[in-house]
Formats: sequence, structure tokens, C-alpha cells
Amino acid sequence: MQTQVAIIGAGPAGLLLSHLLAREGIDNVVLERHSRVHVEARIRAGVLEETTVEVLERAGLAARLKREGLRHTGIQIRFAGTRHRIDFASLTGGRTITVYGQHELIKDMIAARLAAGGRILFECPAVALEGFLDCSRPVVRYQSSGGREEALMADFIAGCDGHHGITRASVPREACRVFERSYPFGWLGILAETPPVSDELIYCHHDRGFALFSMRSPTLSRLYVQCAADDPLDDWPDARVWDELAMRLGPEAAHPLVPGPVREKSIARLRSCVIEPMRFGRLFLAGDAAHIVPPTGAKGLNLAVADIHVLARALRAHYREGQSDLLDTYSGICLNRVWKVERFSWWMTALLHKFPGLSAFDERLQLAELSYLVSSRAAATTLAENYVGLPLA
Ligand code: RFL
Ligand code: PHB
Repeated sequence: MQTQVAIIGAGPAGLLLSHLLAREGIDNVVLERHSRVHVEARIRAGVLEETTVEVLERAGLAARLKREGLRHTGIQIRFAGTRHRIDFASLTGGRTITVYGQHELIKDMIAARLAAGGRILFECPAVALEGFLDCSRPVVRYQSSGGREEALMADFIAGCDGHHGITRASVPREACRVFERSYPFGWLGILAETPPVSDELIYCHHDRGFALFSMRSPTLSRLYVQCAADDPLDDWPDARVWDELAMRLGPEAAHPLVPGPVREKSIARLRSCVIEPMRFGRLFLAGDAAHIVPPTGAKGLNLAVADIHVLARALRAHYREGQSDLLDTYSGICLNRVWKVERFSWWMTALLHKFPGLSAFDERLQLAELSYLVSSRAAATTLAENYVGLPLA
């Protein structure tokens, strides 16, 4: 099989790229390891920056998101027993965020691609990449759903296959540099049939560890508690999760919090990781394949969309105007944003979590910084402008 751009991975990065390229008349094929049912059911991110919504809107992918997404003008931060509000709208000149489940966005993007005749090959994992460093026609070898090995030839390969995908692993070690940090804790997340206890997300600093209240709809809440990085899920029966949430969210939220049926429960380890550069010959990495942020700043999906915005524009310039300078600057432009978002996500994580072995002095510093954050307009503005999202390049 032949195409112009072979896209590996049908996550937000791969699907958005496929959609944007198709709108420019650029042929592409998406290879996805899992089934459609699987990728549409994977519960992950929930917060979209305003620029992410704008990119989706311009791509014609935001109709349901505009109808069903919840627009928020601020977040709540709770520490030392009191809740405070960071008012994004007044601190950033009216900018907002939208709460809309990543899996709903995935459903919208898959439906739009298939309706437009797009080719997404589900249950077809890429197994090897060849010739992307030195050849003008690289090849992706993949397994067809019948189990046979097939070849997809393309002008370019877009590695949108997430942190555990094959593209990152195919890059020669001497050609890249990897920057990593892992955190000594994880997040246990549940999706529960419980009405939200607040109109806004609540980030909680607590002696027992971090907690986050979020939501998906007027009847569905998404809740997280900090846990040990290697905690088995069995150590967290529902009753324990609800108890911890009640303690960490505090009485004003815990009182209306009604434990409901838990639809999904999982533990994610927290990590920061960047691979440099993001381009290797005819292979471009985007989204989680190129970088990971801890979820505290709600940035992973937004960063994937920002990469694709740059990559789609560069491929358009190459095919439509015969210009390759934007392909050459792709990595530099993306990494400039990536590192700012890495910094913000690391900072939010360091500010709000209980680090094992943290000294009493360090804990006091955390509380002092939180207190400064909610009392200084300058400090609150710094958080707000990063949280609602930096401007696109
Ligand atoms: P994805 O979504 O991981 O998609 C990669 C796709 O590639 C497929 N794949 C392969 N396909 C073919 N061949 C192979 N060899 C393949 N190997 C892998 C996979 O099956 C998959 O379908 O990467 P992408 O597109 O870069 O998107 C990144 C986002 O999914 C991720 O950054 C966010 O979910 C992170 N994240 C959040 N981001 C936000 O912007 N806001 C949030 O509120 C937010 N909350 C979160 C999060 C991530 C979390 N977890 C699970 C770590 C909350 C949590 C708990
Ligand atoms: C979510 O709703 O899943 C969510 C919200 C904010 C975060 C992370 C996850 O920082």
C-alpha cells in the first residue's frame, strides 16, 4: 500500500493530523494497534485549552464539543483547610478552558474521518520502520488484522503512537537525547456516576496527599487521589477511594459527594520525558511519542494538538507550495513550547503533591508558595496564563 503520510497511532495526535491533512488533499493512512471499541473507551484527559478548542473548531471537529463541553472560567485550589479560586477570565482577559472527555473527542474524530472516507486501519500494529533516515520513500511494516505482515510506503511517517509506541523506539540512540524525570507517586483515578460537587475543578494539597476533583458531565465525576507509584489496584477498593477523597477534598466538598457506581478505575505513574529532536529524516514524532508531562497541569492532550498544528502546516507548505523550511523548523518550534509546558506541569506537580521524605521545612515552603499564589495577582496570573494555554506558534 502507498500513501503520502503514514500515521502511526489513532490517539488525538494521529487522528487530528489525519483530518487536517485530508482537508488539504494530502493522502494519509492511520495504523492503530487496538480496536475502535478499545480506543473509544479509553478514559484519559478532560481539560481542553481555548487554543485546542479553536484548532478543533477550524478543523470542523468541534460541533458536539461546543454543545456538550463544559466551559470553565477558573479553578479552585484547596490547601491548609481552605478553598481559593483562581479566576482565569479576569486574569487572562476572558480566556477559558473546556471540560470534555478525551474519549468523546476520539469518537468525534474517528466518526468524522470515516465519514469522509479516511483510512484508519484498526488492529493493525506497526512492527518496524525502515528507511526514514536516509531514503525518500520510507516503509512501515505492520500486521494486518488477519495477522499477515504488510508494507505501507509513504513520503513521510508521523509517529503519533504514544509513549510506549514503536516510533520512539525505532530512533537510533546516537541520533537523539532523552530527558526524563519520574515522580515517587502515581494517581489513582476513578470515573463515577456521581454529580459534580462543584462547578469547577478542585486541586487539593493535603497532608494525606494530593487529590483532584474533576468531571465529565452533570452526572459523571472524574476523581483522582495521589497513591504510591507501585500500589496495586487491589489495594484501593472503592470504599477506600471514597474515604480518601472525602478527607482530602475537605468537608465542604465531601458533604455533597455521594459515592456512586465506579465505571472505571486505574493507576497512572507520573513522569516527565522529552526526546530531542522531534524529527529524524522523514520521521516526525508528535504528542506523547515525543514528550510526557505529569497530568497535574492537564497538558498532555493540548500539547499533542499544538504539535499537530505545527506539523500539519509544515506538510501543507511542503505539498502545496513546495517549501520545506517549515519541516526543517518543526522540531525547534515544538520544543520551545514543550519545555515551557514541561516546566509548568513539573511546577504544579511539585507544588501540590506530598513527596515521600520531604522535610518539614520543604512542606512549609510549599504552603508559603500556595499562600503567595492565591494572594498575589502576579503569581495567580502566571498560573492562569499557563493553565488556559500559551499562544500557538
Ligand atoms: P495516545 O493517546 O497515547 O495515542 C497513541 C495511539 O497509538 C497507538 N499505538 C500504536 N498504533 C499502531 N502501531 C503501534 N505500534 C502502536 N503503538 C501504540 C495506541 O494504541 C494509541 O491509540 O497519544 P497522543 O495521540 O499523543 O495523545 C496524548 C494524550 O492521550 C495524553 O497526553 C493525555 O491523555 C494526557 N492527559 C491529559 N492531557 C490533557 O491535555 N488534559 C488532561 O486533563 C489530561 N489528563 C492525561 C490526563 C493522561 C492521564 N493518564 C492516563 C496518564 C489524565 C490521566 C490520568
Ligand atoms: C481530568 O478531568 O481527567 C483531569 C483534569 C485536570 C487534570 C488532569 C485530569 O489536571
